[in-house]
Amino acid sequence: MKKINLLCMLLIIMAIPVNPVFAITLGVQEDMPFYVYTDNNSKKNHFVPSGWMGDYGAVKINQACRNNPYAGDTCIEINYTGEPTRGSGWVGVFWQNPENNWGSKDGGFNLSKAKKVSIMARGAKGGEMLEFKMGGITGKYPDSDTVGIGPLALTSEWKEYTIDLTDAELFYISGGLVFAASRMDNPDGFVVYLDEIKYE
Ligand SMILES: [Ca+2]
Repeated sequence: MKKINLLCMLLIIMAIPVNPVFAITLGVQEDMPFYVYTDNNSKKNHFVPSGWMGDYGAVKINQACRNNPYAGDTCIEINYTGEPTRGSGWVGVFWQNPENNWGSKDGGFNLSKAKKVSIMARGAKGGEMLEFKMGGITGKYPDSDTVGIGPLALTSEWKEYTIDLTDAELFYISGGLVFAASRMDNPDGFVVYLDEIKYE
C-alpha cells in the first residue's frame, strides 16, 4: 500500500509542469470579449503590433485606416510588397503586450474564458494568402499555448475567420495575434484589412 501511494505521489509531482525559469504572474481571468483591436487608439485594444519578423522592411501596418472599416471609424491596413528585404521570403507581425515584448516582460493576460479568436478580414483584391496565430511568445515569460489557422485566401468582402481555442491553455497570453504571409503565396505582395480582432 505504501509503495502504491509513493508511486502516485511521484506521478502527481511529475505531472505538474515546473520550470524555475518561468516567472509569470497568474492574473484574474479576463472578461470576454477581450479585444486585440477594435478601433485606432481605443482603450479596448490590449496589444500593440510591435513584433516584426522576417522581411519586415516590406510591410507597413496602419491601425488608423479609414477605408471601409468593418465596424467603428477605423480598421487595420497591412501593406506587404513581397520584397525579400532580409532574404526571408516571408513576413510576420505579432501584436504584443506590452509593446516589443518577446517574453522578457511579464505581460500575459489570463484569457482562460475564451473559446475562440475571431478576426474580420478582407483583401483589396481577393485571393491574398495569410496565416493567423495566437500565442507563441517564448522567453522568460512564455505564452501558455499557441494555435494557428491557414494559410487561407481572403475575399474582397469582409469575412470572419476564427481560431478555435476549445482545447487551448490560455492562462498566460502576451502575444495576442500574429499574421504571417509568404512571398511564394503572394509574389506581388498584397494589401489586406483587419478589424474587430477579439477573444470571445
Ligand atoms: Ca474598427
